[in-house]
Amino acid sequence: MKKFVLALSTLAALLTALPAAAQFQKPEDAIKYRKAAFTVMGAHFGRIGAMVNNRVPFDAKVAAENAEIVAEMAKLPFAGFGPGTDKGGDTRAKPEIWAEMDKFRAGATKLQEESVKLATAAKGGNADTLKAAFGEAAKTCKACHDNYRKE
Ligand code: ASC
Repeated sequence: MKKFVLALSTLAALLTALPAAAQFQKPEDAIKYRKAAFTVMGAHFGRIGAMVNNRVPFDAKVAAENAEIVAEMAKLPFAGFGPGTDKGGDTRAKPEIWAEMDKFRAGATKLQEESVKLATAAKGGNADTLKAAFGEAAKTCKACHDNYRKE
């Protein structure tokens, strides 16, 4: 009985120590999750894009709300790129992501930093400052798409 209790507590400790990467049951779930996060982020980024490209009138409040969402969403998708999630679902992610994970992570960090700058710029309420910050953030999207996303 003592041994059994010991085994149980060891098992419990091991389970608690599992890395965050094990948060999805199967690769398909991770792939769905990261795509959903990118979709939501892209929708809100696009609303700011419509403003800075003069397709809709500039509205500082709306820009700030959308930029906040982008900055929050930018934190999420990269948890869905764990080991073994290169296949097993409907994905355009290139295998290079897993071969160059440090570089990929650096790109993710850059996106997150530029998204925070975008939110700060949006709060400032100046259309030109927002446009500049949007351009820098969009570069981080594009760099990763060029390197790591299939057409
Ligand atoms: C967007 C959007 C992207 C980026 C990218 C920048 O508005 O949805 O993925 O900008 O096109 O080049």
